[in-house]
Amino acid sequence: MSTIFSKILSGEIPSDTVYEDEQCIAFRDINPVAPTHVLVIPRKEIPRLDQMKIEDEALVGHLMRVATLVAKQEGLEDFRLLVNNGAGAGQTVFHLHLHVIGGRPVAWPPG
Ligand code: DGP
Repeated sequence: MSTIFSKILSGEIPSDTVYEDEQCIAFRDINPVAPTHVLVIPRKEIPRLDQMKIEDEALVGHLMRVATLVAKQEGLEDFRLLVNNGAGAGQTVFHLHLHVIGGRPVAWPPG
């Protein structure tokens, strides 16, 4: 089932895009929890991380590398990379996405 992120990918809904390539896009979160809060999402619809397939390994690795490029682009030396997998873990949009969070100290353990 498609999500709001499909509409962002198609351009139906605007987004503040900071990076894109043939496999993914990265855009600013609409509800930022830190000065930098960017979502990196694959163009391919994978609802949750635990539904990725073996053939998605390179894609997910690519998303992680793009996250580091975005962090660098944002001037971040330190950042948190986070995936919420499932509603009980805080996932609200069921299209795989990596949160890149930084620009302030981030606590551990997370809430
Ligand atoms: P999660 O809770 O891990 O599924 O994260 C979903 C994030 O997506 C949440 O931080 C808010 C963000 N979000 C939801 N709808 C939109 C939207 O239409 N545009 C943008 N830029 N972000 C959105």
